[in-house]
Amino acid sequence: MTADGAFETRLKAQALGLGFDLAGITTLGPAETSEVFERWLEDGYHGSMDYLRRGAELRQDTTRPEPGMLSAVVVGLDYGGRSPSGPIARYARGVDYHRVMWDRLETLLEWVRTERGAAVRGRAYVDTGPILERDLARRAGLGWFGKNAMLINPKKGSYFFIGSLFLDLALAPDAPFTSDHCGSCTRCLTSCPTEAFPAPGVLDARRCIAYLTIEHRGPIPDEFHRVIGEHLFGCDVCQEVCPWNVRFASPPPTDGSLAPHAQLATTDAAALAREWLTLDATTYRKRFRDSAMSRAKIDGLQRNAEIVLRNLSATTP
Ligand code: B12
Ligand code: SF4
Ligand code: SF4
Repeated sequence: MTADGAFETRLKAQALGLGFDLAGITTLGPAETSEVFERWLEDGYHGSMDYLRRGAELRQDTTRPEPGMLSAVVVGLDYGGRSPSGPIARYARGVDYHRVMWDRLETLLEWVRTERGAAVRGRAYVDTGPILERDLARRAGLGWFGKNAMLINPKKGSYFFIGSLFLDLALAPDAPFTSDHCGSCTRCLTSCPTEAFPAPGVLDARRCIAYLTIEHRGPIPDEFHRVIGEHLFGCDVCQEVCPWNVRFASPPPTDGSLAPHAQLATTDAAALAREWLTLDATTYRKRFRDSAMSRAKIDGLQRNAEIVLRNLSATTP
């Protein structure tokens, strides 16, 4: 059975109408890549992200986090991969995507309730729940696991967020995405500034600039300072080089909800870094309260700023 039933078709159309760029339906159950995840943890690639280990059992099976849920609508939201490269990773240049996506998924749940009854239970997940979201999204037909570890869609590339609405309804699923479109390409693997891929598709987060500049607390090991270059927050290099983003991906999103803040779309890493070093707790809270960048906290941003300024002064003649 595939998700071509009238209700499933309307449900996905509704999701697209709310501004999502991709939508698919899947049943819940054991994650097909739970062994990959287990091995990743055993190898210590999660670094200090202990929450991933703590929630590991729940992540192995999507029926576990919220008993009674049967299906999920999985959505993708394009965050504008065509914007120029800069010191802030593209995903974080606009307003915090969690809130935008949760609100839309809640609206989608309301629509489901008007169609199927007020008693329908639903739960929205964006990023923070104990879900292997890329596994779930592949299962719902949204894309394949790239060698850069990203979920890539043949029409959208990889610059999109994943979110899901779990429902206690038995829905007809879409076909999972089974093909692989990386072929013999290895551009992401060879371009990573920190050599963070021990194998295709497998990321050692401890070496990844996104981890070091966002998730990691305390000083960044010296060996990474120079290769961090001008990256003040996150990194997009392994996506920038991907042909599915360079050549094939769709035009910029028309949905302006995640439009970059001018200040964060800058290419002037030095000016931004200097400004961050002047922030106190109050101005920091005001500036970053609606931003996914609050994840790094003021200490993390200022630590990154010092490294980037040192790198820039070392390259200035
Ligand atoms: C922890 C985390 C990180 C960590 C670790 C990333 C990683 N690759 O593991 C760090 C901080 C480094 C990170 C960085 C980024 N992240 Co992040 N992150 C997460 C989070 C919270 C959990 C990921 C996780 O479980 N990792 C463990 C590994 C083992 O799982 P995985 O990466 O999902 O890989 C799965 C598949 O690829 C597959 N797989 C992997 N290797 C192999 C190999 C083989 C042979 C096979 C068959 C399968 C396979 O199985 C895995 C388990 O299901 C998810 C949200 C979520 N709840 O899923 C967001 C998420 C993955 N991140 C996201 C984003 C946007 C980013 C960044 C682009 C941000 C940035 N610009 O700085 C970078 C990209 C780095 C990269 N190349 O992956 C998006 C990705 C969207 C997409 N299109 O793929 C997610 C889904 C958040 C969201 N809701 O949109 N992230
Ligand atoms: S995000 Fe940057 S540092 Fe991390 S794996 Fe990709 S290229 Fe390497
Ligand atoms: S750069 Fe090449 S190998 Fe890497 S994800 Fe893109 S297509 Fe796949």
